[in-house]
Amino acid sequence: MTELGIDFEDKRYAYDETWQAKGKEFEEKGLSLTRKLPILEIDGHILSEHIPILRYLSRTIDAYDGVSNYDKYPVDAVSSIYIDWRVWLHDRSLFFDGH
Ligand SMILES: N[C@@H](CCC(=O)N[C@@H](CS)C(=O)NCC(=O)O)C(=O)O
Repeated sequence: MTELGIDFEDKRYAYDETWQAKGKEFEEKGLSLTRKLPILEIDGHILSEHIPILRYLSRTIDAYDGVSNYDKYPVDAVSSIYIDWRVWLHDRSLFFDGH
């Protein structure tokens, strides 16, 4: 966000016994379909899912996709590797205290 020159407020929430209620509140307010963070409120839109949010932000400065289908492939491939790595961490309880 800083790199894009977008002013923002970074709100963080504890992942403790208060989280269940917070997640439910986000769902009820229509902020998060899955009760998970991150959520980005931007230009009147509410976006969730961190990888699509990163794609959205990159596209706003035309810095995500290339032109050809083949240009776009490495970006998707790196994204896929990152998702696998995240699952790998999660499976070994190295992430979110195993949650
Ligand atoms: N698929 C989501 C997953 C996000 C996610 O796992 N968020 C964690 C915090 S980083 C969360 O909100 N956990 C709360 C919970 O599982 O109840 C994404 O990629 O943004």
